[in-house]
Amino acid sequence: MIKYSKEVAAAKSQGRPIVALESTIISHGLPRPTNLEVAKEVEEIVRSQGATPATIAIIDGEIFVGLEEGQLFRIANDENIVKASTRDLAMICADNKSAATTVAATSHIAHLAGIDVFATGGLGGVHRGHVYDESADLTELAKTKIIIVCAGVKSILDVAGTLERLETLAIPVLGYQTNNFPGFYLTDSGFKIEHRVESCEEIAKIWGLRHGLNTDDTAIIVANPVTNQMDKNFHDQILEAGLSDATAGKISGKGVTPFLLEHFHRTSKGESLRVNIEIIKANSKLAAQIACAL
Ligand code: PSU
Ligand code: MN
Repeated sequence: MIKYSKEVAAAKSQGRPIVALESTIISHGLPRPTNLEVAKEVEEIVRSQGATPATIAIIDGEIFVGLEEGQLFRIANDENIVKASTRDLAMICADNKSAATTVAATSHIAHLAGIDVFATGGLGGVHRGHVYDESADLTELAKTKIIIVCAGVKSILDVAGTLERLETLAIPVLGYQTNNFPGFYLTDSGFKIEHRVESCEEIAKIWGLRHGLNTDDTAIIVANPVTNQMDKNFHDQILEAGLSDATAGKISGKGVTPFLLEHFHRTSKGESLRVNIEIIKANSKLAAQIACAL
């Protein structure tokens, strides 16, 4: 059911390290034309570390692991690309539609394709003030064996609530060279991480030990803090305005996250975009290094 790009097919047959990359960040997370530029740069970063990038998406009803240039262009520019979570996959394929995949859907497909490492920006999680708005990223990561590198969860979320859910779902969180849980646009969310790792080799060792202990049903989150964060006060002001606009505009369901990210990019005059790009690049680099260590 899965189609591979030439590059990913070659890497698979030779057993070389592969890094999965999501596509919702391209279609719904970053503005045009920066989205396509970043998508290409991120793939190049993965290659520069000795791994093969596999951007995942659905094109005309077919699941692709690794996109050719024209397909990447479509994900970045076609207005009809929808945002697909795991539950949407079968219907999108049945209708021969095209879709970008979220962290949840990308993890699911990457695991099916035998890929162990995945890089994204920030995970989805529990939304502020909405008891039942919790990203399907969490429930998918609770049942999918993959190492996901991220800059924590998006700061638009209820970070404390999300960390509690991660604990309940038995999804381990490793701080990469940090004891502080990163806050996506911010280096530190204000919450601590119990388990700190210093190297990719340490992550690879943990990955192996989990199997013997039969605690390997879930994903492992590797939290990699951004180096040059947004100004905290500026960030908090923008967030407050964005949350009240979302409430006033009755934004719901899968629209909430893209709405808030777009609000940030528009009102921060490029500052949140700069940070978001730095996050994705740094996470892709680290993910490639982990894939090589495995
Ligand atoms: N990280 C980013 N930008 C994004 C996302 C993550 O830096 O746009 C996307 C991912 O695809 C993630 C989704 O799965 O946001 C979460 O959406 P929701 O809250 O609707 O589950
Ligand atoms: Mn939601």
